[in-house]
Amino acid sequence: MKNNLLTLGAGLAAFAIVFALTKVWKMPRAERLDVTLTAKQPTDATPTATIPGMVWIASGEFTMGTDAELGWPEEKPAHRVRVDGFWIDETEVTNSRFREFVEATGYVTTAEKVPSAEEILAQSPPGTPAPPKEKLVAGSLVFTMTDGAVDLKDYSQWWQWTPGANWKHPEGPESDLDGREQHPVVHVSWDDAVSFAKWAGKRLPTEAEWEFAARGGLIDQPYVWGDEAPSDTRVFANIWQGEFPHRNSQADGFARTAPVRSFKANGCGLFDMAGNVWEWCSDAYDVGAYGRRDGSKVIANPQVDRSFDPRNPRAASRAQRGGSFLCNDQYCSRYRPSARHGLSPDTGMSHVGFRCVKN
Ligand SMILES: [Ca+2]
Repeated sequence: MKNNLLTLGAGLAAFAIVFALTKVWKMPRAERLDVTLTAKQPTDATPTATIPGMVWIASGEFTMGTDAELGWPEEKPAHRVRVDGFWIDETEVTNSRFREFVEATGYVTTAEKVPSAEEILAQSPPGTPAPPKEKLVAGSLVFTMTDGAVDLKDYSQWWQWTPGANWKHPEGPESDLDGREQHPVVHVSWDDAVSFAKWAGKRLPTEAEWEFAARGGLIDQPYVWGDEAPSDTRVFANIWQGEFPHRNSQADGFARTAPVRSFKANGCGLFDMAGNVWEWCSDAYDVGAYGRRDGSKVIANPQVDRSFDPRNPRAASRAQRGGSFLCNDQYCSRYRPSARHGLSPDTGMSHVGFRCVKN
């Protein structure tokens, strides 16, 4: 969380190391945490009513994850999954919509609260010294472009802990939401997203629901738009063009978030299922979850209920999907529908948002 974000400041060197380890991570089966497979009755009936701003995704089967070379270890192996029908927001939750929630409820987001030293230490590596009082301020991590090429394993080069950064001030106290009403809300923690969803009578999607919807009816395609790799001249989503993190050509027109609906919808009529902002899912984040699934069966409505993220082993991380405006092929290519990511549930960042689903 932002606690953890402060923690990040102290533990960034370790972070870089575990990031590298992620690529080769293999955990003994016995030490891995269980995956809960929840079998529900299929809900095939297409609703006769409509819900404004939402799309009905009929139940169906698909191949979750990938065995492709482009995929990261946590996306493998590919396996067959069935999900029941559900409604999903056409777009990421916007600043305008999030403001309605805050005005109706008086909700205060995680990034607006002053963290305690205890909260920070609870997620810090053992032996981490208590942060000085002057460091205990409300804030969040903001992406900051570097002056030149840097070690891509060292997140601290481009993530700046920024006091006063929150959903209303995406780049810090000097920034605001003028002209960004239709941009996705950012700096929202998983806790914030869940609170919004409850208020809206919705919930966060499972990873399986999210990926099924993101694929938009395409079969085994690497991207939500098909198989064509994006480039400076072939723009499909708000990602990063150029050299990360020091030169952004903005071939897609946006250095940071873009208004929702700026790019073509996928086959299900959903916008920004690739890029723009990472989207929280309901699942705990476990990098090894797929390795324990029974690939000989079609798995119904899988959901991960315990986390393991070697980059952040002390946090009960939650899953995120879709990649963000910071993703490019050179760095992570995680704007692909099978790509997965995790973050501590009490952390928001300047490239993290969400959308909701409804039964
Ligand atoms: Ca962009």
